[in-house]
Order: sequence, then C-alpha cells, then structure tokens
Amino acid sequence: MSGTSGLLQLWQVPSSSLFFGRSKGLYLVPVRVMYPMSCFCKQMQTTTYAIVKGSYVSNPQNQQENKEKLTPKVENVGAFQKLPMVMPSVDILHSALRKAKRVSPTKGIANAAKRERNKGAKQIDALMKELAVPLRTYKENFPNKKYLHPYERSLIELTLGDGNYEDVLGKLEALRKKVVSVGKEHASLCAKSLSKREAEERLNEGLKRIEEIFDGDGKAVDELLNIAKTLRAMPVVDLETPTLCLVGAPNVGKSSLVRVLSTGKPEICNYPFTTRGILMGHINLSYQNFQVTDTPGILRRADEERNNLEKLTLAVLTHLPTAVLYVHDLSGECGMSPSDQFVIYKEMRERFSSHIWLDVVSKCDLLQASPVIFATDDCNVDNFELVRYRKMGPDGALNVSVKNEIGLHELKKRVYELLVSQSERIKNQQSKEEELEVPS
Ligand SMILES: Nc1nc2c(ncn2[C@@H]2O[C@H](COP(=O)(O)OP(=O)(O)OP(=O)(O)O)[C@@H](O)[C@H]2O)c(=O)[nH]1
Ligand SMILES: [Mg+2]
Repeated sequence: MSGTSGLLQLWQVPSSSLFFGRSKGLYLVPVRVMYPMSCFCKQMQTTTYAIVKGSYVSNPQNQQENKEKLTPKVENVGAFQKLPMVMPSVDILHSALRKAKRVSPTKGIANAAKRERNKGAKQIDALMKELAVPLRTYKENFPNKKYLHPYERSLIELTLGDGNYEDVLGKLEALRKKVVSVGKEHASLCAKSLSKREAEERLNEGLKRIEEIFDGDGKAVDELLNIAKTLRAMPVVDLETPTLCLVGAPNVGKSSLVRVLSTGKPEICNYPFTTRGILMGHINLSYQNFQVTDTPGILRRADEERNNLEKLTLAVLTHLPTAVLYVHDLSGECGMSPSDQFVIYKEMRERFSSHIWLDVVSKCDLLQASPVIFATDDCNVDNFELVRYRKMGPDGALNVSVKNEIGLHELKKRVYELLVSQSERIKNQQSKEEELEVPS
C-alpha cells in the first residue's frame, strides 16, 4: 500500500470550553479545502406574488410548493464553507457614515429650510439602510442550525458553546431592528423641522444616535465574524469518500498511527489529550481517495461527565459513516489500565456496532510476556474475556509498533481492505437511496 498523501486540519475545541484540560501547545496543519460532492445550499427566493388591492401578497396557489422549496434539505455537509464574509463592525459603520453624508437633497427645492430637512431625512434614512442591509444579509445567509447536518450541528455546539451561535444571530437581528426603528423615528423628526437650523440639529442628532447604537451593539457583528472564521476553518468531510476514524483512550498512540497511515503530522506527546480537535486527512491508495480522522481520546466515565473533546469523538462516530480503527495500549504506557480500556471498548463496540471495525494493539515493542497489572485492576477476575483482553486485546486485534515498525505493512493492508468495504457500503447505501427516490 503506497501513495499516502496529505492531512488536512483542523479545528480545535478552545480550552476554555472544556471541563477537563491540561494546557498543551496547539498545533496547526496547513488547511486544504476539500469541496464536498454535495453541499448544504440555501434555497433562493422563488416565491411568486400577486397584486391584491395594490399590495404584493404571496400567491396562495404556490404557497405549499414554495414552502417545500424554501425548506432546506437536512442532509449534506459543507455549510461552513458557504458562509458569507463578514465585515468588521467599525468598517460597516465608517462606510455607512461616509455614504450617508454624501447624500444630497432632492434637486429643485428652493426653500432653504425645506431643502435642509429633505437632506437630513434622506441622510438619516441612508445611514439606517447602509447599516441594516449587511445585518439582514448575515441573518439570511448564516444557516439555521436546525437545517444543518447533525455532525455540523454538533461541531457548532461543541466549539462555540451551546446556544452561542443562535445568541449572536439573535443579537444581530435585534440590532438591525433597533437601527431601523431609531432611524425611521429620527428621519421623521428631521422631516418635520420648522427651520433650517432645526433640521441641521435633528440631522446631527439622528446620525449621532444611530452611530451610538451601532458602536455599542455592533460587537455582535465582530462576534459573528469570529464565529465565521472558526467555522470556515473546520475540516470538510466528504460523506461519499470512505473514512477511517482512529478511536481509543487518550495517549494510546492514535496520532502516531495517523502519521503512519497518511503523510499528515499531528502532534504526538506522551500525555493525554494531545489531540484537541477533529483532524481530517486523506490517503490515496491505488488511485482511490480515502479520508482519515484523528480524534481526541475517550475516558471511562458516563456521558454526562464527558468533556467537549470526548464529545467530539462521539459526534464523529454518531453522525459520520466512518470505519473505525480502535487503538488499545496494553503496555501501561498510556496511563490507563487495560481493564478501564476494556470497559470503554465494550461500550463503544456496542454503541457503534454497525461501523466497520478493526482493532489494533499499539506499542507492541513494550509488551512483556505477562500483561501489566495496574493497582486499579481487579486481580481476581473470572471474566475470561477481560483476562484475554489484558494479554492480547480483543479477538482478531493486530499487534503493531510505530517505534519498531512492527505490523505496519499488515496494518496498511487491513486498513485498505476496511476502506474498500466501507466504499462498497457507501455505494450500496446510495443505490438504495436512489431506488427509494424513483417513483414506482
Ligand atoms: N514505545 C512506543 N511508544 C509509542 C508507540 N506509538 C506511540 N508511542 C508513544 O505514545 C505516546 C502517545 O502517542 P500519541 O500518538 O500522541 O497518542 P494519542 O492516542 O494520539 O494521544 P492523545 O491525542 O493524547 O489521545 C507518545 O509518547 C508516542 O511516542 C509505539 O509503537 N511504541
Ligand atoms: Mg492524538
């Protein structure tokens, strides 16, 4: 098996959003954007209108049809790569003020007071629109979380914090409404001015008031800008390309194996949670493209106690159709007893039983004739499966050592077979879906 190629990265869970965490250097692998075959796509406005009593209302005949068209399909990944660019709030404000101040009064108004109030109302209106339009554009083009693929929804919740994305979009909408209502109010006051001087004062007041509002609440725009940056940097997964996901307890050697299987260079250290995010890479074998995902380790504990890193790993396994390369470290070097690893393994195996699976016992250069017994290990186990696991891992597990290059050739061969099976599974799934779509 040859021809492995690059690893793409990356996104991390910020340490502030973790419940567990030892601070370690973050790593960055160059981002390469993979375009998914099919992407979330916000539907364009297609509603047709009829004129009823001089106003435009939606044509009832088309309402049902349009409702269907306007509801985005909840299935594909790739929404983050389609997010619009967000301008910093200070740039939006300066550009809006510049444009508004260039607005001149309607031509042909001879009376100075009338001309001034016409100019004032127009400038306030222009400022209001220049600020409201980008806010509305962001609101419309940042996808509603409920229409995202569940994997991307989990990424939003685990990286930004639950509810934060919606909060920021909500603040943006509140700001837009405030700018519009204050703008209208001041434009109307200006239009009612009785003298040139009053119109000038009302104009200055109006502009200042809107500027103050945007200055204060405009930080929501900058928060959105940061959210967009974070989301865009997340690795894109192609659901149609077979993916291998490395899973196991922390520090068992997952990233070391990712390095062997692809040319990516995830950080490797001798302490838990070195990998602090989902890392996507790809392998090219016999002209076939496969994806590799390195994940943070999983601890032996209940779901409610899991940190966001562990939750990320579970999100990958829950929402993405990956094959699993499960890594076991029976040497004692990773810091977790084989018994604890056995408990986690049993839980994961049962929970994700439908995934195509390969077990690997890592660091076999360190394995001794008799298994390592931890203080936490139950020495009087009559659980045959556990006794066996401590000695040689799960049934059929492959022994490998990255350090001494033991079993790596066989590992690559087995990974290739695994991914080919995964590929067949994806094709079968696709044909089933196509059959379902063809009307009988
Ligand atoms: N002796 C030996 N050490 C290994 C081997 N593979 C990995 N290690 C060491 O095990 C430690 C952990 O390796 P990583 O690849 O970072 O493990 P991980 O599972 O990705 O760790 P987390 O990201 O923290 O969950 C490092 O010190 C590696 O050098 C091996 O085959 N033999
Ligand atoms: Mg790692």
